[in-house]
Amino acid sequence: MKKTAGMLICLLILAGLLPAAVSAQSRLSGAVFVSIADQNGTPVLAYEKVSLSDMDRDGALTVNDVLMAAHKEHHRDGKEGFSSEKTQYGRSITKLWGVENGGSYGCFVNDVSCTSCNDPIRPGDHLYAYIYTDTVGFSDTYSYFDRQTLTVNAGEPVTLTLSCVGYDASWNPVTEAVAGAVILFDGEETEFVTDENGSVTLVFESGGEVLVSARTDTKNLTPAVCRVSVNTASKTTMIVTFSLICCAVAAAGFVVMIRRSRHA
Ligand SMILES: [Ca+2]
Repeated sequence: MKKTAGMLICLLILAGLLPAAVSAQSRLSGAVFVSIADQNGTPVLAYEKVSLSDMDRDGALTVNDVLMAAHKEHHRDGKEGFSSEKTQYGRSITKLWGVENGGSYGCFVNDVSCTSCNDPIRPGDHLYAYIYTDTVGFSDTYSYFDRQTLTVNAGEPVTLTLSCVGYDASWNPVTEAVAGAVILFDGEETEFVTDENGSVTLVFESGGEVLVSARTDTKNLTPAVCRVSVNTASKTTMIVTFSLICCAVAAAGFVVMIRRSRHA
């Protein structure tokens, strides 16, 4: 039996089939980051890591696979919280985060609007899907920060820039800075406001995880998301101290090894 398996592997290698099989497997797996905003304009997923695999078994990695996986992993109804079907526009979302509203959903990959759920997706991409809050005037406007994740020290200033994607008279997407937007920390308004270039310099007073978002009265923005991990000075000191101790222990072990090898 072992001989037969060994011969089969040899034959596959000789035929060049094994590398191809491994390559196909790696193309059809990985991880992506997913954000979803609900019908109230609230981020329910913010840059969450989601497994990437060929969930719908069509032989390609697409937006559809990612949304299926995101719901399976994070929605209370699992994969039942999402559905899509073929329409005249390609495969379209028919249910997102448990909400069916007749097809009023938006979807962006790496801040570029999707054409359908069949759009390709690659490991490391950021997919942002949202339910329209305005199903009459469709005023929902996609917005995003220039960073989706940050690690900073408490008290240390950090700058984010907020942009949005609108459309010109010919329905071509147009990106512009969002001025005068109020910054939210975990959904609560702060005193930070974006300038005429969409930029804002933030300072976090205490350590922890903070979800940064933004809103403005002049546009109906989808909530941009940036997950910020704030280190306190004491935490930073502890990490540095721990690292130094590890280095010292490793150096001591190295000296002992050298002495033993000399006496051997
Ligand atoms: Ca697929």
